[in-house]
Amino acid sequence: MSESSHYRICPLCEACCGLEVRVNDGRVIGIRGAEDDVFSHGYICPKGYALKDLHEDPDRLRTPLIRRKGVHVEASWDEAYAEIERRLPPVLAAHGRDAVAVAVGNPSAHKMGLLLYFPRLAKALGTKNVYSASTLDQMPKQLSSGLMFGHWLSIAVPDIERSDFLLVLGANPMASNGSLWTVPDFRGKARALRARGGRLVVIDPRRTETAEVADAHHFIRPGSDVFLLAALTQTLFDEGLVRLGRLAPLVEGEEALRASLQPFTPEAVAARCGIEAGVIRGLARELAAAPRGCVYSRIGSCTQEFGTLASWLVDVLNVLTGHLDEPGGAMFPKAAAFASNTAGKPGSGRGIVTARHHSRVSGAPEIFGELPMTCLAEEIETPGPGQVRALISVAGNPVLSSPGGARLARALDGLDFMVSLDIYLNETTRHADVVLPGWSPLWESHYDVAFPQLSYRNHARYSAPVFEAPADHPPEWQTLLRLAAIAKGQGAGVDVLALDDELLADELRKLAGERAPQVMAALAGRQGPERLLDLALRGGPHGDLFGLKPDGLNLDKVAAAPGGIDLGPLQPRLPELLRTPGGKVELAPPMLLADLPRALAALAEPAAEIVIVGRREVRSNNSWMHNLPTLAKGPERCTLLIHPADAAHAGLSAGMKVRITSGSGAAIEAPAELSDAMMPGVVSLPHGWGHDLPGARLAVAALRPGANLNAVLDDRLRDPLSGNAVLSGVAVTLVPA
Ligand SMILES: Nc1nc2c(c(=O)[nH]1)N[C@H]1C(S)=C(S)[C@@H](COP(=O)(O)OP(=O)(O)OC[C@H]3O[C@@H](n4cnc5c(=O)[nH]c(N)nc54)[C@H](O)[C@@H]3O)O[C@H]1N2
Ligand SMILES: Nc1nc2c(c(=O)[nH]1)N[C@H]1C(S)=C(S)[C@@H](COP(=O)(O)OP(=O)(O)OC[C@H]3O[C@@H](n4cnc5c(=O)[nH]c(N)nc54)[C@H](O)[C@@H]3O)O[C@H]1N2
Ligand code: SF4
Ligand SMILES: [Mo]
Repeated sequence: MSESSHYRICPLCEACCGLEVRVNDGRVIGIRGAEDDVFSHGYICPKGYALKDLHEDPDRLRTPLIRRKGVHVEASWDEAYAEIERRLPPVLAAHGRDAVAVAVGNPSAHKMGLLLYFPRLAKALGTKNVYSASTLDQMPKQLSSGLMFGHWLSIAVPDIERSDFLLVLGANPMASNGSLWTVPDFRGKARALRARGGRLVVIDPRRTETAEVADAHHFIRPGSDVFLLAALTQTLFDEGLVRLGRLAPLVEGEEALRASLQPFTPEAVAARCGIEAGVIRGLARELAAAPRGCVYSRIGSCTQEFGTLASWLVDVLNVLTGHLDEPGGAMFPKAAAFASNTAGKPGSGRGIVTARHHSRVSGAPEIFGELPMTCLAEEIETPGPGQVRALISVAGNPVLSSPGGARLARALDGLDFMVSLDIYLNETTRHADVVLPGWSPLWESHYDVAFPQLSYRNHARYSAPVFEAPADHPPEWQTLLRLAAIAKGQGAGVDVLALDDELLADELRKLAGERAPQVMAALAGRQGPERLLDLALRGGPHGDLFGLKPDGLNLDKVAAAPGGIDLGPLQPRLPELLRTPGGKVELAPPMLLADLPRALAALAEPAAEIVIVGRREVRSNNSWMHNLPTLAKGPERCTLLIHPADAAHAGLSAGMKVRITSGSGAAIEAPAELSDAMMPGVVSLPHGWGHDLPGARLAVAALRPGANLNAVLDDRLRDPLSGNAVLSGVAVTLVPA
């Protein structure tokens, strides 16, 4: 057989790099960055190469598994669905819709089939118990963006290619390759920024890989971003540095904001942040003076007790310094497909609604249709009406990725029934009665549904499958539809293609009214996610509008363009993007102002002696890429970084096993790695490790299991506004193990 070369957009992280996969005789013989990709221009990281390992991993599930007498045994698809049909509908019948929970994890954001069809499953179930990785991650940013701009997904990203000043908090794009900011080759773009005289400043309790390539780095006490950001804002007001520019007539709430932030002076917050007042004032002045620049924050500032306030203040700073929606500042991408903020009437809307219901046990408010992931265990454990008795997990591993994982693992064992759709038998799916296998990424076509809405540049890119999937292994969207059919009482034997037609026809009737049959006909010849993609592209802001705009985009055109289609640099989108009821940028949403007194009270609390934070490393990805040999080799990665002075104080030396205990009483052990890159009083351990639990099938990962950071984090600690878990700045004690 001859050699062939295939374009494949990498589905592993938010950078969405275009790759070139070389194949010979049905095997991958090489993977490199696709030079002609209009967006990533040949960039690749070590995980991109590892797609080969993932495709070939003998532990990657090829058939369904059914748990019989505690052991997972291979089963046919018919047997698996028979088991689901025998056990799931009775739970719904006896205990109601809310008795079945769904939990969906991170990879679903990177898969067309999962992202577009998971909502169909959730809707069919009709349950309030919807959980996702969003409440371990970005929900604070979605809430603050929703309150300010009117839509949950109207998130501004740095226009780095035209920026001269970038202030980065709680993000390490050199390792993570960016998040809520799709920016392949951050290193190259940061280098270019500095080469044209721009400045990169990093605020992080660790001198990270990103800090290493920056002009300045300041340590910050974990959890205190809200105070730093409030003081930066207060300084702008105090020193008369506010400059709204073009946005002046579009901004609401400046006076209320000024009044509420008065107590947060640089002097008042300096000790809590560990940053001198003079440095804070200097940063505020630098941001205000920068002709083109912005503030960007991510996981470290989001996953804390005041994550929503911190996320909000980042955008507030960008507005007040005239950097929001301006070239070189923080701008709103305009995705070619699936962008909810290009639908509907431009300039105003209904805004967002929260708290339509509450979690049963903790009373946590619903946010964007979800309840906090850290509420799932208690909802399973606590008897009474509405108790969760069955779970469908999709592409998630909360036993490792959510605080209180050990408790969740025990709770999962108490369920009447659990189904997982996943590619591995791992720490979470080992609890499932039935595991349905997902697809290898190389079997799938790909278009990023979510990330063009967060990209440094507008673009549309599609990649076709590299290999044909085995005929007897259904794609994940069909698996989700079949589960939806079972939930609706239609049975597992349903014709999924007919069901897909029906659901789409329903949607089109609402969307296109009289034109619906015409649109449906125009989409003929495609199925499933690809059909939805064609619909979204054609009806989107760059679309051909089904013939009304012949020059516009459709899937055929995007698929035919090698390396995708570049749609140019980001353009100003205000006021068109706004969907707030008043048609304004809301600087002072009442829900957020009402949370400031809680922050002020916390400012007075004494700081813990040692706190723990997380970190990411290029050759790892959350909890699930530790089974791939090319990534797993090399030095031990799950180490506790600790400042030498703290190590000496705790009687620890390099390489020594440390016992890490938290207030919740849980303990884990990891080797100490002494490093003056850590802020004194702060230690760092990556999350997603702990592959030593019985019943999982991860041969490579089990060789060096590492410790589960989330075992010592407390599942009761949440940002009350967004329900997001607190993953940063949790107090721990350290002793030699
Ligand atoms: N302490 C601490 N905890 C954290 C974080 C932190 O910074 N610190 N980060 C949080 C963040 S940001 C996130 S997003 C979450 C992530 O946590 P999760 O959402 O749980 O995601 P992963 O850990 O990536 O696990 C992904 C699961 O999906 C499966 N999978 C992979 N590819 C596919 C596929 O194509 N199809 C299917 N069906 N399954 C697939 C994997 O086998 C695995 O079971 O972790 C959070 N947890
Ligand atoms: N290689 C790799 N890439 C990934 C992932 C991965 O696991 N591995 N995960 C993906 C996912 S799901 C996500 S959400 C993104 C996340 O992408 P990023 O947000 O860039 O994530 P991190 O690299 O964890 O960087 C968070 C930084 O916050 C710092 N930090 C901790 N606490 C605080 C604090 O209180 N204040 C401040 N200012 N900083 C703090 C940490 O020291 C760390 O350097 O990465 C994605 N990309
Ligand atoms: S940075 Fe690496 S993992 Fe992320 S998309 Fe690019 S190649 Fe894939
Ligand atoms: Mo994430």
